[in-house]
Amino acid sequence: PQNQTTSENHVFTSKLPTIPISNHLPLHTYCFENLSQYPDRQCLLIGNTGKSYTFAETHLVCRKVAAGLSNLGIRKGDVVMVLLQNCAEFVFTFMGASIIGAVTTAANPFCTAKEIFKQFSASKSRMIITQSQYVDKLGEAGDNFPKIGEDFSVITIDDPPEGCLHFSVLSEANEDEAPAVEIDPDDAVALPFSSGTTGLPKGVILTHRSLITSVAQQVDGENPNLYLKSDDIVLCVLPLFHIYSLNSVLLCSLRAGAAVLLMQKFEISTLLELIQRHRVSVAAVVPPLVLALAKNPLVDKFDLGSIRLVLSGAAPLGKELEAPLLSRVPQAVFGQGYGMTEAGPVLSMSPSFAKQPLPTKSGSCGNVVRNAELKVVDPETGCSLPRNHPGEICIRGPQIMKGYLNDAEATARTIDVDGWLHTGDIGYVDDDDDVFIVDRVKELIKFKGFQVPPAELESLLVSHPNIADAAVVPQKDEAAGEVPVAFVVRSNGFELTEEVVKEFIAKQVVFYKRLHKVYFVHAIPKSPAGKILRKDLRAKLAAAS
Ligand code: 4UW
Repeated sequence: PQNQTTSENHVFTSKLPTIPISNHLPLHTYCFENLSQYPDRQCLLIGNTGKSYTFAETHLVCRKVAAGLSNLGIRKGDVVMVLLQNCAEFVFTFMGASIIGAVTTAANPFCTAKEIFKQFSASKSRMIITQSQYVDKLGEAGDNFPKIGEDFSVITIDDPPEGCLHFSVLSEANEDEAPAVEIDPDDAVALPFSSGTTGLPKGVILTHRSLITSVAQQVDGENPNLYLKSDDIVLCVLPLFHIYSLNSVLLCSLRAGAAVLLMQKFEISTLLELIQRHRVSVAAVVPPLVLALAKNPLVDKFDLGSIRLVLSGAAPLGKELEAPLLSRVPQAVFGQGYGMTEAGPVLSMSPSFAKQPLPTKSGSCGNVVRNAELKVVDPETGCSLPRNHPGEICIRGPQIMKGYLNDAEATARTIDVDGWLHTGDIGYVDDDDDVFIVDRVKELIKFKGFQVPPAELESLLVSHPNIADAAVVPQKDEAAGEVPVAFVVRSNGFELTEEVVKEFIAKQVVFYKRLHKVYFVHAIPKSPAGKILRKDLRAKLAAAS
C-alpha cells in the first residue's frame, strides 16, 4: 500500500507489500515450522567450545526441557527467570518454556543481587536458571530473598551448588512427557524488563502474537526485509537477555533456518577469531562494536571477508563511523534497525537488507516495518506531523507489547486509546520514507545500548543520608554513546565527595549503571509540578563541554 498522508492524519507504512502472518500459532511452532526441510542443518554453534547442534537436535532438546520444566512443576503462565550469558541452554529454556505455555524473564547475570531480586519478585518467577558462580550472589540480597529449594528452584548449567539442580534434569527429560497445552496468541511468552519512557524498570508483556509478528515483519514474505539465507552464519554476541538479540538474531534465524554462532561475551580478539573461523556472514551489532570494527588495529589481522551484512541498532550511530567500518568490510551491506522493547521490538529496518534491496541513506534507521503503521506526533499538541518534521515517533500493529506487567497506569501512558505506542524518541520520516532518530524526550540513558533508568539511580541517591536531592541525566561519550552523570544537592552542612557518591551507587548496581561524574549543585531545576527539568540539565552539560 502507498503511504496515506492526508492533511489531518499523516501515517507512514512500508514500501514493501503487506504479507500474511501466521500469528495465530504458538511462537515455538512458528519458529520451527520449516524444520522438516532442514533437520540436519547446523542451528546453534557454541563459540567457546566448538560444540554444535543441528535444527533437529535443537528442537529435540527444547522439547525435553519443556517436559523437564513441567516435571518440576512449571505450569502454563508460570515465569522462569534466566540469568545466563549467551549459551545453548538459554535457547533451550526459552523455547522449552514456550512449548508448555510458560514465560521467560531474562536478566543480565552481572546485575547485583538487589537488581535481580526486584525483577524476580516483580515477575513472580518460580525458578532461576543460571550458572553456579551467580548462585552465591543470590544470597547477598538479604533475608528477604526467598529461600532456594524451598520457595523456588535453582538450576545451574554447570556443577550445581548445594540445594540446586543440574540442567540435565531438564535436558535429559523424556520429551513425550511434555503436557499438551493450549496456547492463545495473546498469552505472554517473554517478559523482558524496560523502564520505557519514565520511571523504574517494568515487565514488558510480549505475547506469542507480538513476537511472531515482529519476526515475520523481518524475515517472512516473498521479499523479506531482513533476508537471512539458509547458509548464513549469524553472529550472536549481543546478549540474549536483551530483546534485540533474542528477536532479531535468535528467533529470526530459527525461523529462516540460518545458523546462530553463540558468543558468551564481547572480547575483540575472540570475536574476530570466531568470525574468521566460522565464516560469519551476518553481524548484528551495537554502535560500540561498530566503533571497534571500524577503528581497532587488530581487525586488519583477520579475514572478515565472509561478512555480507552488518546490522546496528539499540543506540544512535555516529554517521562518521560508517565509512571506516565499510573500509574494513567493503563487501558488506551496512544498515541500521530501530527497536524498543515495548514495540515488540522492531519499528524500522534498513531496506538494504531486503531480498530485493532498496537504498537507504547514511544515518537513517531504515523504513517502518510492514504490517504496521508509524506516525510522528507533535509532543505538545499530539497532532501527527508531515514528512521532514521531527516529533515523537509512535507505532501501531500486532507486534507491540500487550502492556506492562501489573501497571495499567504506565501502560495507558505508553499505549493510547487508539493503540499507538509512544516511544519517547524524536525523529522524522523523509521524502524517501527513511526514518531518522534525532533525540530522545524520555528519561532513558543508553550506555552501549544497555538501559540505564535515571529514576532508579535517583531513588538510590536520595536514600543516602547526606543527599537532599538528585537528578541523573545522560552525558555524551565517544565509546559508550552516553554515560549517566548525577547532579546532587548535599544535605545541609554535610560533607560529601564525588568519590563517595560514585562508590555508594557502584556497589548497588550493574557496571553499566555506574555514575561517571557527580556535579554538586544547590538545587535541582524542577517544573511547577515537581518534575525534574532534565532538558535544562542536559543543556548545562552541553554548554560546559
Ligand atoms: N538509533 C537510535 C537506533 C536505535 C535507537 C534503539 O533497550 P530498548 O528498549 O530496545 C532496543 C532494541 C533495539 C533493536 C531491536 C531489534 C532490532 O532488530 C534492532 O535493530 C538493530 C534494534 O534498543 O531501547 C529502546 C531505545 O533505544 C534507542 C531508542 O531511544 C529506543 O527507544 N534506539 N535503536 N537505531 N536510537
